[in-house]
Amino acid sequence: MTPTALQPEQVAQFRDEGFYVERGALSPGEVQALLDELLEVYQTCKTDPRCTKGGKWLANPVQDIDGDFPDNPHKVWLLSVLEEIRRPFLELVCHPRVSAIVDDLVGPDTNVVETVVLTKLPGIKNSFRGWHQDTEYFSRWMEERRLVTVLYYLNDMEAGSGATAIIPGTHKEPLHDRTDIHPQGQDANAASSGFGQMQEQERWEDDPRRIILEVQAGDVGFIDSNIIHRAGGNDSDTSRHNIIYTYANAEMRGVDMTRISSGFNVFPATRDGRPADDTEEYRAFRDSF
Ligand SMILES: O=C(O)CCC(=O)C(=O)O
Repeated sequence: MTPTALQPEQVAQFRDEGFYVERGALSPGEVQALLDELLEVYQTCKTDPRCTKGGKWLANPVQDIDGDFPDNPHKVWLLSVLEEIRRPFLELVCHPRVSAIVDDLVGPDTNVVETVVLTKLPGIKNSFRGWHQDTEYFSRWMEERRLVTVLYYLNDMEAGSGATAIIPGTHKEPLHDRTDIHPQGQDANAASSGFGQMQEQERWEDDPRRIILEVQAGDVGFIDSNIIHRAGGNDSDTSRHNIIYTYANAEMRGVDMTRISSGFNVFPATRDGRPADDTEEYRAFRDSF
């Protein structure tokens, strides 16, 4: 199929290297609206029923970090199932420019399969999402590899302030072994090391192909979900936030969510080359606000 949002050579480069960054895909106004919404959720998430699903809190707090964080008093580093929490997060699933690119990369026709926001609190020096492949969460789909992880950056990020690191080309590799234990133990991170952590952290950190995706607020990164990557540590004095949505070709069914504790919703993101914001599923979420 002929891509409509990207040039064929941009799609070819994504297939070859496993990533693409669209600079300024979100306008400053869109970024600010999402940030305002997120920070409001962080104030209220302890008691807001939308932040609980099936009796489980949808927020994961950092366990072992000193200090007070007035803009994130519960020290949340991961919040999931965003489309049920606030309407702008639902609308983001069908962002016109981003969803068109997603359709070019893994469509035609896509579903969103995971929606989270990741907050890199100031003072977390090591990456608390070590080197990993997202396809692990969806391992039954490995062979098809039609998954894209979309990183919507709400803040500028550099090497010391939360930027994502990737190893171009590694999306073509098989799924690597992982461990449940963060090599640096509890002191190094949040409660986060339990999923997606590969065994050979240093090997990837030292890999000469490694690059850091330095970004500005509003940039959106698209990575093949099988690429080896990690989140950055944040040694700056302010939080850095990015929203992460994973999209899959709509033919892929039966998400293997056995490794994921909260029940993600799988629903249409694009259909017939357009954002799928007129489906029954979408309307049901929208009408719940
Ligand atoms: O936040 C980032 O920079 C990367 C996030 C990540 O690695 C993930 O959630 O899979």
